Amino acid sequence: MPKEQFIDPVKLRKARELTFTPIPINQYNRTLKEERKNFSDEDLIRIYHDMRLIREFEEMLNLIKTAGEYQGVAYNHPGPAHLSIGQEAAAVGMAYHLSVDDFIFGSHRSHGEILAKGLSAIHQLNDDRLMQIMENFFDGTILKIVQNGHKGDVKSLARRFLVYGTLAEIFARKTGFNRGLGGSMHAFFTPFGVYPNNAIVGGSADISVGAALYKKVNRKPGIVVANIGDASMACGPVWEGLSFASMDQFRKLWEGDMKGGLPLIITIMNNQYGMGGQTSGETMGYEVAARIGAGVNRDQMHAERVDGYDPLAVIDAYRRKKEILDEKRGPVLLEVLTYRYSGHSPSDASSYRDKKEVEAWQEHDSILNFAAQITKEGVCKAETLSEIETDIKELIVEMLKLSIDESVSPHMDLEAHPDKIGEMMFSNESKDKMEEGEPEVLIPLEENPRVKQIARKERFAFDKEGKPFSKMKQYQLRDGLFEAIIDRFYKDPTLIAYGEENRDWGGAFAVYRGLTEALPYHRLFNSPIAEGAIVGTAIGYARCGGRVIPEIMYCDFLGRSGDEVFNQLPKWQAMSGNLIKMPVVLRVSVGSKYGAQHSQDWTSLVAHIPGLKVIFPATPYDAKGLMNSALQGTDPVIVFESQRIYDVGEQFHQGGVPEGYYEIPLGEPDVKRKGDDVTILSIGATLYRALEAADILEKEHQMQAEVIDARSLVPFNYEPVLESVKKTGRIVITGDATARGSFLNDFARNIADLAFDDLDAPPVVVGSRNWITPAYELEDAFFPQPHWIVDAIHQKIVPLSNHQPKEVFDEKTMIERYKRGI
Ligand SMILES: Cc1ncc(C[n+]2csc(CCOP(=O)(O)OP(=O)(O)O)c2C)c(N)n1
Ligand SMILES: [Mg+2]
Repeated sequence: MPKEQFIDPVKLRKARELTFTPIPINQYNRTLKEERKNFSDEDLIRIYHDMRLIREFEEMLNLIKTAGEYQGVAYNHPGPAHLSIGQEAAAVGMAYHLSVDDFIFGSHRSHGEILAKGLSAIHQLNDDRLMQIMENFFDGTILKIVQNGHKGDVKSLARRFLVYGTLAEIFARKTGFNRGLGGSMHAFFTPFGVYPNNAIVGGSADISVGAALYKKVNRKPGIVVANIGDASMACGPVWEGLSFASMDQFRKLWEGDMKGGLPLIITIMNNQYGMGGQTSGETMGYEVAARIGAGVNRDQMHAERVDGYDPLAVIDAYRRKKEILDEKRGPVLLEVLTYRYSGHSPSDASSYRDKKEVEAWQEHDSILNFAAQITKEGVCKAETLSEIETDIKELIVEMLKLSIDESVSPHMDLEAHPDKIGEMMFSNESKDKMEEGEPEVLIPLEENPRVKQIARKERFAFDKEGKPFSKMKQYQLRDGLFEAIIDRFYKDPTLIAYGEENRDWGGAFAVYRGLTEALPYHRLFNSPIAEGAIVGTAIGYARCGGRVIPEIMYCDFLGRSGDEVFNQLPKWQAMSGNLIKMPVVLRVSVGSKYGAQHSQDWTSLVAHIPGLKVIFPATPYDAKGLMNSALQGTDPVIVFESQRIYDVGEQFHQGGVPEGYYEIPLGEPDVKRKGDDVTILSIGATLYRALEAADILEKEHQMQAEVIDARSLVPFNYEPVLESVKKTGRIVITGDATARGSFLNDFARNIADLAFDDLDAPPVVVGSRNWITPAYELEDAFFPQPHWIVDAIHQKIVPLSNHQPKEVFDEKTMIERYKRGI
């Protein structure tokens, strides 16, 4: 919140009481007779059909997993199948009022939700639209498969399409909805508003918040529903998602039509169990999970528990909750009381629960009860329901046969195309903007105070005589980042940025100073101190089609967004069968001066994860050019920035940092100083220490060092480095990360491999010590220093005459340290 929000001590110190309003529990009480004015007979039969289809689909999978056969069709499915038998009314009730503009996100147990939402979409869309969707999806591949042998109308064709696409995906077939790369727990189909399901418990929660943010900021129709399990209420991403979703700034600070809450329903599918335990014994929100809403915001998130064993009660709840969202009073927390007869997975013998409990719920079975109600009420005859059942069984047998037929539904051929999955890791597109439209800005770029201030700066660090300008006068690295970012804000209407202290403060390290004046709240805002949600929401935002710059204030806080950075951000492009792009540029600042929990370089953690691009610019010219490239792309890029060098001027690029737009391709290292005797490859801010080492080598040992700035870690073009090594025969690799397990070692290993014949000695790594980062006053003993590089060359590569090393790199010392784990 901004400074103008006066926090009044007189008001705040007054004695008072906080009261809560009652949270409704299973309040729906209309009879079917009463509901008949709201539902046609056809509607009611459709509800039955959809629930029955989900039940049959899941029972088929259960039989395939446990007996290896369904209706005489044998198949071995080695992969997962978390079934939702018993939860059908909850899924169908949810989907009933949702349109294709309403997006659902789910969990590992979401087959039922995919089918329910898909069937609802098929009902709502006209034949032309349905044909269009099916014809366009993977160039009509699935359509052709399901058209074969089909007799009937477009809607029944679409039903085959939905069942086949889901099943083929579960069976990892190339013809599945996500080319078989998602599988049972991640399958989705966006044309019907079914967004990615998530195998990480609670993983969809903060991602859905980002999807709702996308809808709000880009004025898109529809709402977002996050379907998460009851056990996920223990997970950090869920709580962080709730914090982010319920920020008061949406109502207090966001302006004009942006004022108001997020269009989001967080649905807790409360089936009473986590894997093999009752959630009531293991997490909070027990007994009634809707209770959580009371603690979140003044509206108590409009929380409610609804009886998920009655489809009409669930339909009614979603209708009412949607109205709340239409009035911009979201987010909503909805607990849907349900129960699964199936264990966690078909291999689960459910030994932790009493058979009688399962039987008791089966007596309340939503499908049987609903069938009894509609036949009793005269909606249809029992025979109609039997016919539906027969029809569903035939459909499922037929789709099962098609989806396991290798000639129709092959797996991806990785023998013929060994790099196929590799090619799918990045989208590598170049896009000025993610959508057409005028970006919303508050002032013309030229009027921006920071832009004006930068215009007075020197874009090259030195004057004609080679003397440096004063620090204040120099165009700094942070200015390079700023120019690239503000330029994109004026180009791409979807671009937003957020993180801790991003707005009023101007970003913790003044990169964003000047953006506050330029952008409305909905394009630049402070996030909660919730690193998981900062990254998770960005993923949701990008998945829906937007471009976003989230920020992690210190690299050390990356751990707080571990799942989002390790499991979500990098994987969805490939896991979606390339249906999803992920234009997320995650800025991460590497600290110094603040000790052990604020000064770590964790480049190696993210460079290790397939699917992330990783860069670490060290000069203003590189910062602007690389940031421009990152923002022009459609892949997730982690941009490391070092607090040691935010204020450096441009010392290398002749002519200084160009005022206009230019790109530096990701992956290209840059020779910052030429030399023939030894190569020093540096990552990040260590560049400047490598250059100092080069000075020492020149002055004291008449050695010319070639200094190469890696600039990128992933991707990385080794050719310029190999060329240099061909010339020098020697290489030191240096950076601020603790040496053990670092990317420095990866570089060393690969260079040894690729340049073996050219090397006089194995590549030498000079990283930080394997300790905590100590206080600023002691830092020089931790981070690589110029003399360390010289000492390492002396001890490991070539003896330097008259050199007295201070730092030891000899084998005996190193073996001793490794023994002690330091
Ligand atoms: C982060 C994470 N931890 C643990 C697991 C293993 N796991 C899979 S499902 C599950 C229980 C989830 O229970 P709930 O959220 O209630 O969903 P349900 O399975 O009942 O639908 C667990 C612990 C996981 N997939 N992800
Ligand atoms: Mg559960």
